[in-house]
Amino acid sequence: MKIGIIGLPQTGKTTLFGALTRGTTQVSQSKTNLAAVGVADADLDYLADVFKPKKTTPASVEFADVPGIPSGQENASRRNELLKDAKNVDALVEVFDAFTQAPSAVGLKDEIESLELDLALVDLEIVEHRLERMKKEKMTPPLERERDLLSSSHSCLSGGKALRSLGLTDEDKGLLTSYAFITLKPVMYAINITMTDETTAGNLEAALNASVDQVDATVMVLDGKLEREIAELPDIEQLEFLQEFGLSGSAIDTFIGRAYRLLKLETFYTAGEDECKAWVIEAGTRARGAAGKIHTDIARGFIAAEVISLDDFRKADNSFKVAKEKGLLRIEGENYIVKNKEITHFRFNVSH
Ligand SMILES: Nc1nc2c(ncn2[C@@H]2O[C@H](COP(=O)(O)OP(=O)(O)OP(=O)(O)O)[C@@H](O)[C@H]2O)c(=O)[nH]1
Ligand SMILES: [Mg+2]
Repeated sequence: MKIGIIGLPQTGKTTLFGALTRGTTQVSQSKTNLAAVGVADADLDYLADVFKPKKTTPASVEFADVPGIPSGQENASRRNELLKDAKNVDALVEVFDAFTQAPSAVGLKDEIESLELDLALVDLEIVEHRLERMKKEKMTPPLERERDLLSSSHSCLSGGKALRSLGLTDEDKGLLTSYAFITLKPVMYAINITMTDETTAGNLEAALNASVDQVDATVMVLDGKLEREIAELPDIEQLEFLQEFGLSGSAIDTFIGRAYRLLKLETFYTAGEDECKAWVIEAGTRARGAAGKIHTDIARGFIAAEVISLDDFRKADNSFKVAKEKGLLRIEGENYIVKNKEITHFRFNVSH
């Protein structure tokens, strides 16, 4: 799963990327920076406490920090060029500068709409091109369906609105996958402020969340520069630093958690003395598909999944043996839809 960080030049994208990676990745100012970031997870910490494994592996999400994309019609080709790096991502973080001037919800809403308009033009060009070509093609029912979808996309984009605002069904989105439309991707608007106090930041976030289109979109207000500074401190000093600023915690874990939800991602765990690991799946994934995350052989030779919720595991004194005795360890088949935060072990046979 990959998230692209985009926005106008000098809005604090690379600073935010530095905070996400805790400054561990060498960054370039002119090229797209890439890094995988572990997702903080108290439940995984809990399992690690129980099993004391040799290795604990959190779920991870990849971030791509794209250089600033200039606005305006005259910069269309440069924008298209830079946005190529944002084509293959699953979601976007759009960063806005709210630190050089005192932020206002109204002004920021305009800025968000203006960036969405620039991006809508990029998608519009693709739609127009395709509709034009379709005129010469022989229509079949699936092609007609695609053309209808592209026509409604055309009206949406001509009005300067992002495609995600159409609220398409998963099936329709599936028909449009190959176009990799940028405005169809779920988005988090990251408002980069200079932190004064959490109440003011919270109010701004609530005002913006109430005014932006809510389909596959969310707003987060944070101070990228401050987060970057916090991220570089040893854990113990981070607390002191936060207290000094009157802050209750770092915003980065919240940020990653929200990105995770935006992508409709869920977690299942494998847990034992060798390793405790959080695995990323899309909501609705079935047991065989989840097994495939671990290894294709496990999916191929799938026999059954042994499943237990974290709550039941706690009730069973943190023991699989006790869980089995109490009948809390369930055996599920390949079509079982894995639920968020279950511990799941797969039985499989490779010679199958
Ligand atoms: N005061 C303040 N300055 C910031 C903040 N975030 C970034 N900056 C400053 O803004 C400048 C640009 O930061 P970058 O993170 O490089 O911005 P960018 O969006 O990656 O820039 P481009 O990649 O060139 O588009 C730097 O001088 C940062 O120190 C912030 O939250 N507050
Ligand atoms: Mg940058």
